[in-house]
Amino acid sequence: MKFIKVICFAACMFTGISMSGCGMQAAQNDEIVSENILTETLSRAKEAEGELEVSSQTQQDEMIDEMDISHFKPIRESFIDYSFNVKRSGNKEEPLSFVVTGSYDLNQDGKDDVISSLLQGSFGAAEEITPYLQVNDAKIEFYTDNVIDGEIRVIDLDQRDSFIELAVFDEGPSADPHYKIFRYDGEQLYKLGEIDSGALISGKGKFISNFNRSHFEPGFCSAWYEIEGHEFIQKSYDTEKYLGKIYRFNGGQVFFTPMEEMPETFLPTWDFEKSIELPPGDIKLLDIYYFQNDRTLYMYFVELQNGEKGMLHFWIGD
Ligand SMILES: [Ca+2]
Ligand SMILES: [Ca+2]
Repeated sequence: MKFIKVICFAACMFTGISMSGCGMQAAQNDEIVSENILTETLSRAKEAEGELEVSSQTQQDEMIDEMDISHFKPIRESFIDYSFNVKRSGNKEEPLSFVVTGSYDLNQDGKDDVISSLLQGSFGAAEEITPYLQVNDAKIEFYTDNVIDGEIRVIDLDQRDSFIELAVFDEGPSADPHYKIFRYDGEQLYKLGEIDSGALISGKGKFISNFNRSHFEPGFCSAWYEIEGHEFIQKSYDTEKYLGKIYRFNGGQVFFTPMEEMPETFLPTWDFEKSIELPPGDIKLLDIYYFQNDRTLYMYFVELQNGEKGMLHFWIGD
């Protein structure tokens, strides 16, 4: 719009000055002056256009920057400093249930919201309770697998909106620790979804699950989650640009299958007798293997420091 305005202004100036010239010489001079104005104005408009190009490039850079894993923080370091009252029934090793109470302004309207929850402890199956979370008059029932200490946290997943979320910790069915995330909008309570306890969060509505994070340094991700409506949606992130580069592996238990080429199909095996302890060192990442519609990041075609190529994969739990 700015561009069009300056052109119109230049055209008016050009016409206006030409028409007002008295003698031939004066008219010519005027034309030279007005041509200069036109040229200058056009060049300014072009500069402005250039600025637009630069600004769209900046937006792209910001997007790349935004997914830079080093800008994300572990979820456990992102909680707001607030403690709920937790009352346990049963003993510490064999908890039956937890009653959790507190208040916090979750929808940022200046009024504290009354929060209460009943959670079934990991030894509380016989008690026949239905776990729930209640904020003011809004109540939601949900399923838990293995609640060990009644931990509920306050977290701001997206600093740009006026919601503060609640995170209920659950050890999961077989060592799959995660937080169930709830949002209160002033009227209703929603379960947005679950975030594994090893996830990284941006504070701007995005989080990266541990299952979509690389095993090397510098780290990268194959997908992230963000809130759409009232749920977490996974977004795929292109990892092509990370191929052909050298990464640092900090050492650990891995599965390595020597091969010269990235296989068409690969089935990871979990025979721990065949796992090896790979010492710390550099790894050249040649390719990444994904199953269809699955962005879990754990199967890499690599070249090791000794020049040996093969599929390197990691244990991701059962
Ligand atoms: Ca409130
Ligand atoms: Ca927020």
